[in-house]
Amino acid sequence: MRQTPLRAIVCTALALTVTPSGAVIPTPPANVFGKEYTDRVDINAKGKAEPLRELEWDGLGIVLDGPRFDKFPRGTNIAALDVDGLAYQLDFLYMEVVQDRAPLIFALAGDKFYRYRMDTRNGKGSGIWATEKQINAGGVTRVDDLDLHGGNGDADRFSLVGDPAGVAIWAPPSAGGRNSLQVTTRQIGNAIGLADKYLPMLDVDAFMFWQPIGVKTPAPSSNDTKPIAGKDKLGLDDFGPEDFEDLDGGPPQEIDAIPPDPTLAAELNDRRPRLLFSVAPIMDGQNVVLDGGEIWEWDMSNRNVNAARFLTHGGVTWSTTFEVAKAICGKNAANCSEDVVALEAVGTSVAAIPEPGTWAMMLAGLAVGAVVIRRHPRA
Ligand SMILES: [Ca+2]
Ligand SMILES: [Ca+2]
Ligand SMILES: [Ca+2]
Repeated sequence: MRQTPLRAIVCTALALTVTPSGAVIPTPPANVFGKEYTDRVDINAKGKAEPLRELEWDGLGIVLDGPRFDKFPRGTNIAALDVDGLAYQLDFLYMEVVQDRAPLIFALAGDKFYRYRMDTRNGKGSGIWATEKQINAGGVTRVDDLDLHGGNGDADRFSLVGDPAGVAIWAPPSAGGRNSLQVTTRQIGNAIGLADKYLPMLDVDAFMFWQPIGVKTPAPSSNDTKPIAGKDKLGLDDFGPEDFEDLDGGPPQEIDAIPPDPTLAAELNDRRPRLLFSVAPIMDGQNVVLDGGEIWEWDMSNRNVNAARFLTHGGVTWSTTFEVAKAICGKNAANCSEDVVALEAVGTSVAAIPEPGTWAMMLAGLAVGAVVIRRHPRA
């Protein structure tokens, strides 16, 4: 732990050196509370494979075991499961990112880090938001989804790789019992107007959730829970509406580093549960049906076909035609995936170049820190 303050100083210094005076930047990861993420494949804090475990991270490389979403019926093949989506039931900054007023945090398939793209209000541009070393000093294989803000380990909505059993989003039990289904794969297919023949391939791979206090997500109909041929049944041969739990939405989360939002009260009084999500790519032979870079926003109280709309954020609409790799990776587009696999939002901070005197003090601080560490080696 002795290294932590030193690392914090180094990180701060690095952040400051790359930021022009007065520029608005996404809040650095170490300053955001309540961070959780899931690796592919799922691991625990010791770096060992542990299906359905998610990790808490401090933004300086240290990880702790977060919740484990393993409350499935006896006989479920837990070892085959992997979390690919994480959210809190009332995601902080949900409305801000949907309204293009807060930076979007995301990852592309294969990334070992999280990226950001600025909102239109604060200026365009994109970059790395959290590096592999900031996420997990023990190493990242490739990042799946993440959850930010609020308390530690508070993520309470998750998705599984492949959406087995035709369930897109699950919730852990509120008081004992088993995980309950919250959104089915058929509901997602309906919301994006996907032909039924592609349902076996439909897989939500990143999402944010918005369910204000006292609001329940609309229960699935019997049609919404009809089995999908070709989907792993997860040992749930006869799952149905009875496996749905009417969970009330949660309390607002803590505010991080941004001023209280005057529109928050109005947003909390809006009684419509919402979902921001992306899915895995779907191919039909050589034809791309969905490239996985789509981001939709869906008012879940609207059960019409095609009720979801593409997110417009940072001056672009995240539809199938938007070339994600080209826009985000530029000349390195060939090494980038189109597939968005993580979705979150952060506030912004205004960074300034420190006065020369401050630099001298920081450098002196670094030197002192180095001396202290050298004089007191670990036993
Ligand atoms: Ca995972
Ligand atoms: Ca999934
Ligand atoms: Ca995707």
